[in-house]
Amino acid sequence: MTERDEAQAAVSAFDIAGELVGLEPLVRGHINRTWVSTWSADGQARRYLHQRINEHVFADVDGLMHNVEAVTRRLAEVEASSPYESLRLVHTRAGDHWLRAADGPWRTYDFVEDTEAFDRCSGPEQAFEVARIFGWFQQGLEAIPPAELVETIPGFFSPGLRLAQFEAAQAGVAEVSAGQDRDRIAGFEGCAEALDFVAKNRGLVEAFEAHYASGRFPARVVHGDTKLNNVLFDRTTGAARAVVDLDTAMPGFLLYDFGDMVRFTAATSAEDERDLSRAGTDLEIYRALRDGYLDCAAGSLVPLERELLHLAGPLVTLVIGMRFLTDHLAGDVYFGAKREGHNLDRARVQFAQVACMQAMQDDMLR
Ligand code: GN1
Ligand code: MG
Repeated sequence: MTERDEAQAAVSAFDIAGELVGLEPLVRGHINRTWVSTWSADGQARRYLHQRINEHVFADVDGLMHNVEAVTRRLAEVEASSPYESLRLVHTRAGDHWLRAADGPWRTYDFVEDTEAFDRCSGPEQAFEVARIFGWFQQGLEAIPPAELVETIPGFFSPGLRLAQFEAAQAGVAEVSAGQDRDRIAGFEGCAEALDFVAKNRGLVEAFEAHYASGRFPARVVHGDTKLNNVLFDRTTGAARAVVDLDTAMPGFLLYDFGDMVRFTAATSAEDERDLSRAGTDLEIYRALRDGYLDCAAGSLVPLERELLHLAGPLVTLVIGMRFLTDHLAGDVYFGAKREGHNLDRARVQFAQVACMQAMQDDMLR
C-alpha cells in the first residue's frame, strides 16, 4: 500500500457524508503527517483535515485524544462570546475520537476554510493578534482542572529534564566518537560553540526548574506549541480565527506558552536559518506580544509569573535549542532533518535569539 492508499483508507473510516473527491498531503510541523480531503454531498464540497499521529512521539494516543476532545469541547463552549472559533473533531463511523488504522492512529477535524498560517510575523499588529488569541485560549481553558488532562509526554515542559536529556546525548557523543560511524562523528564538528552556549546558560534552566519542580508555578492547561504558524488567520480580514495543533495541550506552566510565542513570533529569521547574522529577536514584536497576551490573560497571572515574564522567552528558546541540539547529537531521531546538520542549524538560531534577548533584557522589562 502506498502512503496515499493508507491515507485514503483511513479518511474513509471517518463519519463524513458524501463522496470522497480529493485527497492531498499538507506539509506542516515536524511531527505528524497531514492530509486534506474534499467530499461532495448534495452538490456541496466540504473539506477535512486528517492527521496520522506520530506514535514514536505520542505513545499514549488515547490520552492525547482525550485531551484534544476536552480542549475542543471547552473552546466550543466559549467561542460564541468571542471573535475566535474552536477546532471541531470528526468522529469515526464507529463513534470514536480517533481511528486505529493499519499504518497507525488517525484523527480528523473539519477544515477551517478561508484562513492562512504564517511562518514569519508581518509586524506588531499581527503579533498582538497572535498573543490575544493564545491569551483567549489560556483563559478559556482555566475551567478545565489540569489534573483532568493527561501528561502525554512525561516531563515535556520540565526544563530540568530537557537539560538532563541534552547531557545524556552529550555523553553519548564520546561513545560514538570511539566507534566507526563516520557520518555521525563528522556531524559533531562545529558543535563546540553550541555546546558551550548551553554550558554557560544552564543556570537559567536550573532556576526555572527549581520553580517548576517545587510547584511554585500554578498548574495550568497550556497549549505547549504557541508558534505563530499554529494560529489560523482569516484570509479576508487578516484577523486571528483559530488556534491549531492541540497535541501538547496538557498540564504545564503558563510561562512556557508565553516564552514559546516569543521564541517563534518575535524571531527575526526562520527557525532553521543558516545565516546566523539574521537570527535574533525583535523588540517591537516582543512588546506587542506581551501587551496582547496581558490584554487577555493578565487577570490570571500570579506574581511569580509576572515577575519572570521577561525571562520566559530566553528560557523556552534555550530549552528548544537544547532539544534541537540533543537531536542533532542523537542522529536526528526526533525532529525531522531535511539536510545535513539541520537540527544543529535550528539550535544555533535559538541560541542566537537567547543571546539577543539577554542583551535586551532591560528594554524587555520596560
Ligand atoms: C515540534 O511538529 P511541530 O512543529 O508542531 C515540537 C514542539 C517544538 C517545535 C519546534 C510534540 O512541533 O515541542 O517546539 O517542534 N512538538 C513536539 O518547532 O515535540
Ligand atoms: Mg506542534
